[in-house]
Amino acid sequence: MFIDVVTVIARAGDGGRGAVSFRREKYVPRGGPDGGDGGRGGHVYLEVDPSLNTLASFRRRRHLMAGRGGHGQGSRKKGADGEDLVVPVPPGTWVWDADTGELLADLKEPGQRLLVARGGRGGRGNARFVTSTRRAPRFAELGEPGEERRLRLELKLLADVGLVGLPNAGKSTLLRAMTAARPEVASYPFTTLSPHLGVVEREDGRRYTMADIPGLIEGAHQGKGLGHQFLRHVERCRILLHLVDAAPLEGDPVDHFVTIEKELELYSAKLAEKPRWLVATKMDLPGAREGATKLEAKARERGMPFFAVSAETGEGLPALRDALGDALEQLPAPAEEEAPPAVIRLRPDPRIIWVEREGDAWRVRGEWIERAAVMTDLENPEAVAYLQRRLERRKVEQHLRRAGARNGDKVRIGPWEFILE
Ligand SMILES: Nc1nc2c(ncn2[C@@H]2O[C@H](COP(=O)(O)OP(=O)(O)OP(=O)(O)O)[C@@H](O)[C@H]2O)c(=O)[nH]1
Ligand SMILES: [Mg+2]
Repeated sequence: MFIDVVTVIARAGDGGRGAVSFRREKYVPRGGPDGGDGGRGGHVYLEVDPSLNTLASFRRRRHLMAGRGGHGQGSRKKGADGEDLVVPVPPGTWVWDADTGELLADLKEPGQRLLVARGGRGGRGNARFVTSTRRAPRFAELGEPGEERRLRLELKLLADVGLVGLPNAGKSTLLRAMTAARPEVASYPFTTLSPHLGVVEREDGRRYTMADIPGLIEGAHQGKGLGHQFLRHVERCRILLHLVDAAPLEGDPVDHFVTIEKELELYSAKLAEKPRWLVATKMDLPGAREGATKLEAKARERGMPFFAVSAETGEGLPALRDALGDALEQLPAPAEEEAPPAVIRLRPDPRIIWVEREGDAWRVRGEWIERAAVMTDLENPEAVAYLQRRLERRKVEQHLRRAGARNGDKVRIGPWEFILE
């Protein structure tokens, strides 16, 4: 099992500002208010795209930003809504809120969409604040800031094919030759320290995944080397390719083959029963034919399919690629990993208001009240007066007094700070 994990920041667009504007007409010095509303900020969505199978694209793209809403204009012209951002993710992506640890969704159905950051509301223009007693409001609302959320995306990858073998057998090189994955390759033993996964694509576009498991050594089943950890990965593969260097610098290829087979069998019965193919590698090297002939006889003896390849010249690779693809289609689909039950957080009624102590100040909480505050232009006395009336209507002062606030105390709502009087 391979887990691809990335942390990204989803930032929805801010809402546009409402306009303060008055109608201009011939012979009318000052017409009625006609400031339009700001546009809504763009939302950020994740959407399942079945053609993807890794989270690799997020390594270069950590910030997912939607467009901001346009500002309102005169003649009641509404600002344009910000552009939504729809980000494709592979099926099987688990989406966590990175700050609360809450599992937001297990995205699996093609086309399934999840709203991860909500765009800010557009501010209302002054035309919307006209009442019988307030004929010419000279204020409008600011746009609401877009939501920002840190997300942890997690994709469990199943390798259809696992490559095993001694260090230096040519596993990483074969993975490079057959997929776009770029594991380390070097001519000293044990270069690969963590498993790598690549996607093999057949000519007709059908795909499967292949993983490079770092070299196993004698005693791996007892935890020698890093063997134990690696064998755990191997357990979830559907077919194992056992790679053997057909022209090793030291020793005999058949002995190498037997050593690793024994390790696999000793590790677990599950592994011992896994379909296993023998692949002789480095067929371009002198002496490889001879080694391959001996290996082929061994494979026949054990009833294992046999292939001889060279990652260097490409010999045998198309045949291996297609034979694996065909065999995988015959095998039953692997069991799917169930997502843990979602933790559902109760969202309080947006109108509820409560007061919390915050250092030497009081903080007024609640979705509605915080939004009203952040959308108020504090530079504009009329807008402040309007907010104050709204706070009165919601009995904010009573809430504060009941919590113990006194005159002269600092009070915070959203980003603003006031003194209670
Ligand atoms: N001539 C030739 N050399 C190869 C071929 N495949 C791999 N090699 C060489 O063999 C050496 C080991 O290859 P790797 O792919 O790193 O072997 P590995 O099995 O991944 O090794 P570990 O990660 O250490 O377990 C490198 O020097 C490769 O260049 C091949 O087809 N032909
Ligand atoms: Mg390697």
